[in-house]
Amino acid sequence: MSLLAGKIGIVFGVANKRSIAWAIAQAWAKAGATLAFTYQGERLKENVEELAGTFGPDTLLMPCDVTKDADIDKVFADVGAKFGKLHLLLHSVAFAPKDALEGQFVNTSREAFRIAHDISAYSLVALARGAAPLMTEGGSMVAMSYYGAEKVVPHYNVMGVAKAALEASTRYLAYDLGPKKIRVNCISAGPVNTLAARGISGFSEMLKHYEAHSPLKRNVLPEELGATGTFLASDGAAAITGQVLYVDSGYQIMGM
Ligand code: NAD
Ligand code: 0WE
Repeated sequence: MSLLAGKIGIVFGVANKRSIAWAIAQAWAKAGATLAFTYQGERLKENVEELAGTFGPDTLLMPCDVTKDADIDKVFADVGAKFGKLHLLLHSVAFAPKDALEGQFVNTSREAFRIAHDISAYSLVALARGAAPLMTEGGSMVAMSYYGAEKVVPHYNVMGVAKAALEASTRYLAYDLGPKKIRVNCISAGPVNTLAARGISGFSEMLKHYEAHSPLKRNVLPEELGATGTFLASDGAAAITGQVLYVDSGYQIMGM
């Protein structure tokens, strides 16, 4: 069943094969979508080249630092030149300075707060503005969030505040872009062992905590995020917009 046959998509946030963006990109491609990829900088170029190359040698691959408006403009100009249109966008990008995720939230510096919000939340607004003019047949934008947006998760700190901004931005974008049949949703994923998670002290305890306390008594698999990403991108989700969909083994429903 080719749920996404004829759809053109762009993926932001692949760093390596463990990236959530890669799991969702693979699922989108398997469902029939044609994909373009971006990478953050030269450091990641080779990795992403090798992964994106599995979809064929002429896969569109572009550098994009989401803090740079010129990069974003160039990406959508290139997509426009190659495909003339776009249906899907995946935002799977987040960053806060390491020290902001270690101490107390009360000590967050102005600069760490700015960086976390610029990269992790404002970037969705900038990417949506770049993509929307190409989504002439309607579209689906999907961003990745985490439970720390709505409840305190110790040490998630300024990232939790940035995810709250990302989720609220999703709702305002859904309102603005709805008349163009462009939907905007978040997937709030349970913890997944990726590069972004690796550096976090206590991350393996967090995986154990979800196993012990989630209704399904297990962690989320990357391919399950891929399946949800495919659903949100598909016409089955045609009336779903502005939502945060939890893909977390049910953890979010628990009060204790
Ligand atoms: P990852 O490290 O594989 O992906 C993060 C990506 O952000 C990388 O590809 C990195 O290059 C990109 N990035 C950072 N700064 C950037 C910039 N200035 N410009 C462009 N790209 C930039 O880790 P991941 O866990 O796959 O994270 C992807 C998304 O999923 C993030 O939004 C993260 O918050 C979210 N998320 C992760 C988990 C988890 O437990 N891993 C859970 C819920 C949500
Ligand atoms: O969104 C994330 C992590 C995003 C992230 C990770 C890093 C590590 C390296 C953002 N910025 C940085 N900066 C770095 O220098 N997750 C949902 C994974 C995560 O991170 C946590 C978590 C969970 C879960 C941090 C503290 C507590 C829980």
